Amino acid sequence: MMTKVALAAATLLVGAAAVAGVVWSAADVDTVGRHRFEQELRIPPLLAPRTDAAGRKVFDLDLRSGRSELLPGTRTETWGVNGPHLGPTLRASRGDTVLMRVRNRLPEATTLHWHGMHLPAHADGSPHQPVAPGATWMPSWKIDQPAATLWYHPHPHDRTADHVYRGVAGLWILDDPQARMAELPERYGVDDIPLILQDKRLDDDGRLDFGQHAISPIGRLGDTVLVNGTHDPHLRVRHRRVRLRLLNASTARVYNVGFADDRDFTLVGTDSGLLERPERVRRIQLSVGERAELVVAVRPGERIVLRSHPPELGTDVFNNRFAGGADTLELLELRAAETLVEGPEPPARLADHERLDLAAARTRRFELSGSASINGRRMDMDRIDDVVALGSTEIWEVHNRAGIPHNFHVHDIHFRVLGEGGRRPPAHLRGWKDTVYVAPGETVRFAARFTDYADPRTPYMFHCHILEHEDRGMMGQFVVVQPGDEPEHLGDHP
Ligand SMILES: [Cu+2]
Repeated sequence: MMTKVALAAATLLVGAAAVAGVVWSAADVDTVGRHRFEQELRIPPLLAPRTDAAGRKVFDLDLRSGRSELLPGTRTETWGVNGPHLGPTLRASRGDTVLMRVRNRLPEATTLHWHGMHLPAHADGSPHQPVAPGATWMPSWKIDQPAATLWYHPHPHDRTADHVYRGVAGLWILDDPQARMAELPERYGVDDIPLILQDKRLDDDGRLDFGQHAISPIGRLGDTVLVNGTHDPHLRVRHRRVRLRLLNASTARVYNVGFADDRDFTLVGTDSGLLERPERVRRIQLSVGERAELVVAVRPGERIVLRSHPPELGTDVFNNRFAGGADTLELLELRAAETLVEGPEPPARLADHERLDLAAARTRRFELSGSASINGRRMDMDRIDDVVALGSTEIWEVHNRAGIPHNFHVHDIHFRVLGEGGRRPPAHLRGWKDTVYVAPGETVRFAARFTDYADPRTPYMFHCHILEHEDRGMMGQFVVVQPGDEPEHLGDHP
């Protein structure tokens, strides 16, 4: 016979199981069938730079707060650049010298980091270049890298997730007229469409929810996806072939982008530029900070839905569910006109890639453990973790020891992921990258050359780009120095 105590215990257990069941079943998000794609997709405006007396292209960027209609009929307190939410698209060419005038009208200090840009460390917008409220920061550098889709976002110490989540982010498109061999759709906003993916959690009044999910191993996951800040968007397509420039500008979510009808499309570019050859794929998975350029063909009059299918995170069942691994999210409906302007298929060869000579490359190892450290150490603004000699080529080996998702981003350089066991890397890792997903238990090896900009005083960052992890300390610092030089003491940063 059951005693009262046993009965109470059994009731508690049943209760706990019920709660666990509810938490479990409420953890995934599926928005299929819940969209009518009523809003026209917003296209971030292109910001035309001025040219100053020195011939530099000057971009004026005002960081400010405001209110935005993220959900129809509501007003959300947001932050943005030259507007209340997100920022304009910047565009420059290889060979241009740019001058950025970043004015901070926000209520707290922040930075603006040019993600994917090869540039001097003092211009990088890392935590070492804070811009106080009311101050203006003016870095300048010469653009010298292949055509690519880069982006910009704040990178303040401990506060990056918050500032990006409020809306400070934008695209930066680089062109390379000298190396132009690929005929691809390139009319911005017409057949060359930027798609900035961000998930939010908004209450009924449209307020941003800053709460962390108690169980999520990667932090905040939203149930509302905005594309270029647009909820429930559609895009009118008048061209047979459309180029989509995808950016994952979320704080934590991994997207696995494809079409609802599973049609294939042509992957033409990844983080740091065009692939050598186009790849036919049905999915492109993007962890936080990654970009992809694809070309999709549409038929006259059809409507097709761009969707994030459940991503392959490589975690156990529990972590998979609470890291968004079971989520299906509608992104955008493409509505093709009855008559379409024809355009050529992407050419068989898109770009020439420089080969890296790995004969003398040294290997550095980075171990990601837990959710707040690399090689057992948390980010310390005063500590240089690695010293790299200018002109060297290195292999970096990143191992995820934790059971949860991580990725890895390196400032300044772009890298080539190395295939394992003599095999070529998968299609999405065959081009130049600056951010790469590292599944639990997995080791990713990549090679990079460290050219230009030796500076023993100012470090570049490497970090997990899941922003909650970065803010907790999953980040380290390296300096590039003249061969034989030592880094200088960093204790005097602002
Ligand atoms: Cu991480």
